[in-house]
This record gives sequence, C-alpha cells and structure tokens, in this order.
Amino acid sequence: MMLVENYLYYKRLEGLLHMKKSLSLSLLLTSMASLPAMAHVDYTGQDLGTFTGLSAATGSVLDTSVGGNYGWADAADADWGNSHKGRFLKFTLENPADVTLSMQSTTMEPNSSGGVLLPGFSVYEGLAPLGAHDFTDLAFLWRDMQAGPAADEGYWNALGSFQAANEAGETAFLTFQGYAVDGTAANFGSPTTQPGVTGDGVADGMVSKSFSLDAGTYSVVVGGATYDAAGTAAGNRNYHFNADIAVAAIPEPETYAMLLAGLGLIGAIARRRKSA
Ligand SMILES: [Ca+2]
Ligand SMILES: [Ca+2]
Repeated sequence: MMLVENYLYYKRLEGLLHMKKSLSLSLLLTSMASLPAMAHVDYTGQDLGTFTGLSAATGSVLDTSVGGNYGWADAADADWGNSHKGRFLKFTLENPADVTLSMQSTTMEPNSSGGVLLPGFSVYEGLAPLGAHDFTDLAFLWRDMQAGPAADEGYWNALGSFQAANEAGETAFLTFQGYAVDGTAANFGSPTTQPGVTGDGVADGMVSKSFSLDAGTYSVVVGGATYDAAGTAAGNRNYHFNADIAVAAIPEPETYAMLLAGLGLIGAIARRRKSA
C-alpha cells in the first residue's frame, strides 16, 4: 500500500514538474519571439562562402538582420560592446586572396520609420564557438584579465582581437584583421570616444572595403554605427542588410608574361625614337 502511494506521489510530482518545465519553456520561447534578434553567436545561414582565391568569385548573405543600429560603434569605444548587437558572418579562403566586403542596409523591422542601418563591420581570423556570448563564466574570466576599462560591456572589440566563449566552455580567439564603417564621427562617435577611427565619409547605409588575407576561416561581425542610438527604442529594433563578398582573381602567369612583353615593346619603341 505504502509503495503504491509513493509511486502515485512520484508520478504526480513528475507530471507537475514536467508541466512546469514545458510551461516555463513555452513562456521563454514566447518572450524570445517578441524580442528583436538578440542571439548568441550562430553562423547558420550566415556563410558568405568558401573560395579558392585562385579565380574571381562572389558570395552573399541577403536580407540578414542585426538587433540594433549602434552595436559596432559601441564595440569600438574603450569599454567594447555586447556581441548580441552584432551579426556574425563567416567565409573561408583556401589560398591567400584579396577580398572586398560590402554591407548595404535594406529595410527595417517592424516598420520603415526610424531610419536605415549605418553599417560598421570588423574582420577576424577564426570562428567563435557556437552559442558564444558575452556573459559566460569564461567570457567574464577573460574580460576580467584585460587591462583598464576594456570589455566592461561585452567581449566584442571592434578594433582589436578578442576571445569568445560559450556555456559549454569552448573558447576561440578572433584575430583582428581590420574594419570599415559607414559615415563620419558625426554618427559613429567622436575623436574622444573612438580615437583614430576613420569612416567612409558618407553616411548612406553602405560601406565597403578590401582586405588582403591569408588562407583561413574568417568572421565578419556587422553592427550599427549610430553611436547615440544606444538605449533608445529605435536603436534597439532589428535592422536588415545585405552582405556581399567579392574575391579578386589572382593574375595568371600568362598575364604577367604578356605584361612583361608589353613593357619590353614600349622600351624598344622608346629606344628607337631616341636614336631616330
Ligand atoms: Ca562600448
Ligand atoms: Ca557609406
């Protein structure tokens, strides 16, 4: 009798626990669905491609989004920034190559009021582990080891290398390669908050830059460059953009041969004219 009672008690308890678990999970999912993109690092659907680096090729991720229009600018100041305000993209080069990366603002969610995304992006060699975010134990540990006020707001350093970590304890170092930012200090900060940062001069929702890179796998972290928008409602909505990559063709040996032959011909003509 006692055993049966215990059994029933435990079954009921199990049922209650299960109900509570699914309830809190569904509540969590509901609340997450109503939030703008505040995701941990996940490169799913954010792959610009794998390139040999030997021939011209392009790739793109169209109409992706980023939660907020200030993340990059906020990650370029002294206390760094929250990586949840950036979108992580990736690409792979099988050989050294010259690549041009371009970010172009598209529409804004949930409506078109409030302006476009002024994009900024930084390029890093290496990939963050899946689910990496700024507030894991290991992320805090590494941030605490950094000197000065750095990393107070998160681990995203838009102007330098940083270490990313996930809840599973996996870490990766992202080695800074360079950055590009839309506009001027009027939108992305000031000589005091972002010393030395140079924009493309025209805040038109588009920024593009070329990089000479070694073979490897790279992260491109994109965010907004409207520094003063941090903390405002408009600043924290979802903003959409297209990301493009163009890999330049490495000149073939025959091209060099033709170039040299052409130079030789010019030299011969010049000598003939001189002697005539
Ligand atoms: Ca900051
Ligand atoms: Ca621009």
